[in-house]
Amino acid sequence: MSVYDFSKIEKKWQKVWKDNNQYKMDTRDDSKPKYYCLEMFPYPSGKIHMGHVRNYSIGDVVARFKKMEGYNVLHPMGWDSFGLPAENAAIKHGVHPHKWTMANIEEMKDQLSMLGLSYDWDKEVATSTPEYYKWTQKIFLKFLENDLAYKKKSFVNWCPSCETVLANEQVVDGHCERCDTLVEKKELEQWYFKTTEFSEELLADLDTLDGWPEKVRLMQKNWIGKSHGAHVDFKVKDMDKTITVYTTRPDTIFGTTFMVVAPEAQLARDLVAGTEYEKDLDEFLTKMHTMTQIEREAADLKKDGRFIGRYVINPITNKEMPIWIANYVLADYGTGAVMGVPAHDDRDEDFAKTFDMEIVPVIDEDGKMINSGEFTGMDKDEAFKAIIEKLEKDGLGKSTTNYRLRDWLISRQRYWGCPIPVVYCDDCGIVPVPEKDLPVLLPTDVEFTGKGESPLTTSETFNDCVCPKCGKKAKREVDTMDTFVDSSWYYMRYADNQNTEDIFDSEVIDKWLPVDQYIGGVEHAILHLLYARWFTKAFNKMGMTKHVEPFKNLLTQGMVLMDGSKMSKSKGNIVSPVEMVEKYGADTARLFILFAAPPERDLEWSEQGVEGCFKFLNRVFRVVDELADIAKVNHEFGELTKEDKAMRAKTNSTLKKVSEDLSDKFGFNTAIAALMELINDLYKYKELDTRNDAVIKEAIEAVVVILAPFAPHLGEELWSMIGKLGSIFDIRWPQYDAEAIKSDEIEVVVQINGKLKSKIMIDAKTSREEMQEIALKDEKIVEAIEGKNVVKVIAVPGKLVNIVAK
Ligand code: ANZ
Ligand code: ZN
Repeated sequence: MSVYDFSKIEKKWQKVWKDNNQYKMDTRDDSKPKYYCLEMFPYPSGKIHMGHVRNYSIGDVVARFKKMEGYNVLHPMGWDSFGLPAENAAIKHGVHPHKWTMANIEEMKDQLSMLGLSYDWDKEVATSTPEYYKWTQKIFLKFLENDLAYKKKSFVNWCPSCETVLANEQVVDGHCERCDTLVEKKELEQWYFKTTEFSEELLADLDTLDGWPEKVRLMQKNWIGKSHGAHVDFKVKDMDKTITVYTTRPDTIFGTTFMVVAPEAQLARDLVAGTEYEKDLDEFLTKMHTMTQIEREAADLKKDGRFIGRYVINPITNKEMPIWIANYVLADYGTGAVMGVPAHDDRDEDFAKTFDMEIVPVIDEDGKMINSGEFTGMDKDEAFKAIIEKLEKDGLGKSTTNYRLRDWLISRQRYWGCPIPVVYCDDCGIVPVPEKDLPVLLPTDVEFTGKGESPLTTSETFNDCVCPKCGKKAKREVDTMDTFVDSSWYYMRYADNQNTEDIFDSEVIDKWLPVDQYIGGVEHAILHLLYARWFTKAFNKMGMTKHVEPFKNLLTQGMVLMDGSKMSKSKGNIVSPVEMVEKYGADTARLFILFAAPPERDLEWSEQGVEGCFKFLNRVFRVVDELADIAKVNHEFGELTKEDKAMRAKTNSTLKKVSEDLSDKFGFNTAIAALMELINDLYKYKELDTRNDAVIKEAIEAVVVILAPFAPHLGEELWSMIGKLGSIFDIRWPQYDAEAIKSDEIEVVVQINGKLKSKIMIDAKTSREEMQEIALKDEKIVEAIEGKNVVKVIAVPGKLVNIVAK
């Protein structure tokens, strides 16, 4: 008798898969229906963690099962390989980001192969390679051409001590992550993608994504933040100027007692120009620059502001009101100006109390209008409409819709990102690099000092170039793109990654989109998914695809916990996947992760649980090994005993359950539990003197097939042990025998006080308690005992249920 030598088995099958190109597929093959199974690609940090193992094990089961169901399955993997860590490694250890990244990719690829994942590596992409970023650059140019990319001034985080721009994630509590200096704001010209172009589509199409978790749709909805309200024009006193405010509460206009303007808004500058208040604005701005956006938007922000010497006239009440600049007003939301209604807005109330301003309530507790002229006495919702109507009639305002979503700032003052393909010419201005000159390659002669605005400025070969338009000397753009740009379209490139002519062939992409199943962490619920959706909509508008949504179904997997908290380096509660695989094998690691919790839930790591799964695989191995000779040959069922029938019923009902669990829900844990039960029954059945070889063969084959997607190496090994040729993943997922299950159902009569009232069909093995429960839920019985008191229920298994009721 042989033992379960997982290490030998896993190495053996990994080699077979590789030698046979087992997972190679052709995206242009139309002979089978398509299925696109996608897992979020990792940042190549060098080591995989349990979160990856979980993410990819889930995807692998889906991919393998769908393939066995007869689909042409696209199941690719790649690398989100631009980003800050590579640059930090370069600063720290002097190793070039490219070298560091490529070495990490190799290492992680080995680790993924160790897990036995069914990727077609011919589809691999790495976003930091010129073969990929050439197309990211072409996409940028297309956006530019179609007015979906533009440049404008905005503020970045600046560390005065490191003399460098910081990414938001490098600012911790307003201080530089590296040197703890207070971060300042610095104004630079930056590139934006016009995400707001599709605000309404991004919101409305959420309704079509019924394969997404409700919570993710809600998070996106809130992020887009649509609101209804009005633009209202206020005339500035003694100045030829009107200020337009955006308000969601036009019904409160009679309660407006001041106006507040964002200090950064051009408007503020215009209002103080040439007055003694100019220096107040400057002073206040300097103060603001030490605050982050998040702090500015916080509900508990300590309100601060300055009077700037001007007044506006309320268009409805004609009252004069002072204009202030205030820290809680944001320049890039609405119009950057707010009508202050301290009686009905908490922030305005805080502000009014701090600076001792008038507070005038205009709506009472019952929602009726007060102190509101001709609108007094109206219901506030009615007044909302009536006031907008009046403003519109008098040409003083307009009903509007507003979105919280802003345009996407994509410029990064970083080296390890995709170069933005434009040049600056004194005569021609911004000139796009012609497509034939793409990719604009990242230079290698860059110094990583951690100082300065953009590392690319230190290159001697990169900066100077020739203007493609006029041929005079020009300068290259030295900023690179946000890495979220790279990951917004990688799933499209996978399907056509060998294309050297274009971004992709639209016909291929139209066929493969949308992704049928996307799997990844909930931390990407907002940004990544929103950007990918926006890209798809932009591509659609530019005629590159017929689709408007990239991901049909989304699964956000839970975290892997240890002792109740997320596994993390800093907490020291990490289990290394590599060590796990060395100790128990990849199949055990995968099985445990899929068995321990439903995929959407958090999973608590348990060495005991792993041990249990390992034992289970041993148990499966032993029983198949023992019965392999029976399973190798064909047998007739012949006359079946009660036990034979029960075993057949178990085999087929398990197959049915597992098929259902894997088809549309992610019932991996329940499927594995069912397999465990089947194994238990098989252990008992095989000991019977009367055991039937055909029944054994049927059970063994079912066990091996069911196990295979979860524990693919062992699946293959057992398949060959029972004499099958070829890969188990090339067979069709078997149909269960409905007859074999049916024979188990019997008719049971239900009586009330000894009189026959109903007949029910139940499983012959249904327990006494379950029978009672089922009987009491039967429609006819429910009706018959309505208003009566059930005194006693007696069940005779396999025969009847009698209910005593008064
Ligand atoms: C008067 C008012 C009275 C307001 C009231 C609210 C309550 P949402 O719903 O998030 O869209 N606002 C407008 N522009 C702003 C800016 N740039 N910075 C800070 N606040 C701004 O928010 C819209 C409301 O937020 C607007 O309606 C405005 O205050 C404020 F009882 O106008 B409201
Ligand atoms: Zn020029």
